Amino acid sequence: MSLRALIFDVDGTLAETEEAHRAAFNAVFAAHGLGWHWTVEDYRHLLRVTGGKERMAAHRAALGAGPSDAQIAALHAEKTALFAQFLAQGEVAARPGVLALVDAARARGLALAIATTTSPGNVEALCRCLWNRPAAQVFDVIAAGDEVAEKKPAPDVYLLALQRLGLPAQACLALEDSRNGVLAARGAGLAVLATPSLYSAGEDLSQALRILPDLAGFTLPQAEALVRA
Ligand code: XBP
Ligand code: MG
Repeated sequence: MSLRALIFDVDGTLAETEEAHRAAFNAVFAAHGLGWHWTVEDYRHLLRVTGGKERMAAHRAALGAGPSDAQIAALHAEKTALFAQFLAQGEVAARPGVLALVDAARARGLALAIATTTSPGNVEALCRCLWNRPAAQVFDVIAAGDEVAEKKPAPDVYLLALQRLGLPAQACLALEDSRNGVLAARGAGLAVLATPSLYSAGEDLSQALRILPDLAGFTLPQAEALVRA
């Protein structure tokens, strides 16, 4: 089947956003005197749990004490606002090859979608940062973590993106950076190209059809060949 759409993960795939997420978490923890601080090594481990609220709950479970679910939701809302502020200050750039691939896909009439664990608001903030345009002008479909029952590695968010695209998995290529993301896309029946990021380097991405250091020089004919493989 020929290629009709590209479905992008956000964090780690479009841009190296996780250090901005980590800084936002830590700033909110400090502002509330929580006594939590996530180092790079802590965060590498914690990223196995997708979703910021779920990650905080996992940390609380590991400590055996901490904020209530309602407090976690409130802290996470503050973290989201702070993350958007960081992006508005232009602290994040697109990963190599992302802007060119999106332009090429658009010029060829392919659909463009997002399948992310993070919130629609964070996708909006990132699109304004990378493209200086609203997300809806860059992507035809946005499927986000809180819209589905199970976050990655469950396939739910990819299945939602496919449903909104109105396309079968065989006509789409997923672009991911992490093991959880690759497993989610594979679970939805998608071909996946993985570009490991700062935090996912070293993860087992062997379920991806192809692994590249980044998207620099990656072309639509190569994408087409992957979905036909
Ligand atoms: C990324 C995530 C996200 C971000 C933070 O996963 O797990 O949780 O770290 O986002 P993926 P929120 O790239 O596989 O989608 O705090 O907004 O949840
Ligand atoms: Mg990711």
